[in-house]
Amino acid sequence: KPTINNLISIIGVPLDLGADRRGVDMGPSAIRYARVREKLEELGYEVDDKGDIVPHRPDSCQLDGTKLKYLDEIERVNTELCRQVAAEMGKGRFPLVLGGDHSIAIGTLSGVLQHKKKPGVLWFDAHGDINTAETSPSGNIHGMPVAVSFGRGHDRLTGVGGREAKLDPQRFVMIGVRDLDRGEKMLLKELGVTVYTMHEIDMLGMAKVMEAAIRIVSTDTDGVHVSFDMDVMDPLHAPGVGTPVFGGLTYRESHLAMELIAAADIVTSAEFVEVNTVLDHRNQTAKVAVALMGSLLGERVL
Ligand code: EXY
Ligand code: MN
Ligand code: MN
Ligand code: MN
Repeated sequence: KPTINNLISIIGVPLDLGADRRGVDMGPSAIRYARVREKLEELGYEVDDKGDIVPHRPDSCQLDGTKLKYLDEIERVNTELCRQVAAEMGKGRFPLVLGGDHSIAIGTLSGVLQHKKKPGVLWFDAHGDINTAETSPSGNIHGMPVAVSFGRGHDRLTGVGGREAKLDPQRFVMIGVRDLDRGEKMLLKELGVTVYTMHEIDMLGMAKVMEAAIRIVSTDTDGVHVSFDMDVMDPLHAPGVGTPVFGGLTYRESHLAMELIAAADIVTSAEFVEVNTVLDHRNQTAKVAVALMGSLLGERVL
């Protein structure tokens, strides 16, 4: 099983076009301001901050006959992110991607797939992010990266990193979900994705849910990616997100999940997304994100 070495590469992606809402573009700055590098160095990692992949901001939303907003620029940024994630993993380094809206998972996951044939994914989110152009109520691409990573969705998005490099839904687990569109429910069932909604977390507790989730993503896989959307947390604990949904994870539930992943020693890449500084209070959500990264990467109280 993969034990990560002590080399971490930070890649910032200040993209907000996938959310069609300003504020998440400052996520990487907010997370750096919350001392992510210092936290990782304290834990004994050698950190290389690659800086940001800077998106261009179109004057207006160009739809070009598609429902998908800002498709061109989102494709471009994700293609570059895919290249950088693949390059860092090629050097034996652990990519830690800072968002930005969740559409960047398209690039992160395709980068991972250049190196791993069958990675498992732990997707923490209030949402399913498994819409396609046909099912999306908004046209916002941050609601689509899971579908894209399974090869469903617009050609220009499923083409990032190559059409063959796609995830197996059997090795994909969602945790903390509480807001799904109709079409998302149908596709999740059709593909057989394991979804631990807030209901299962309430019923079983986070420890049991993570035990089951970790078993799934570490069975017959060659690595595990953690995609953490800050809106999986309750807005009381993470107010700085663009699409908050009540009834989310507590501070401790979130940490426990990260601690159990760290104890299982399975994670090979990660991303933290959807920190919206405009809606945050005194950078609280970015600070929480950094604390969670610490737990995911092995920080212990004692
Ligand atoms: N399901 C809604 C949509 O597709 O527009 C909302 C998606 C929000 C996605 C956030 C980032 O996780
Ligand atoms: Mn998301
Ligand atoms: Mn979300
Ligand atoms: Mn307030």
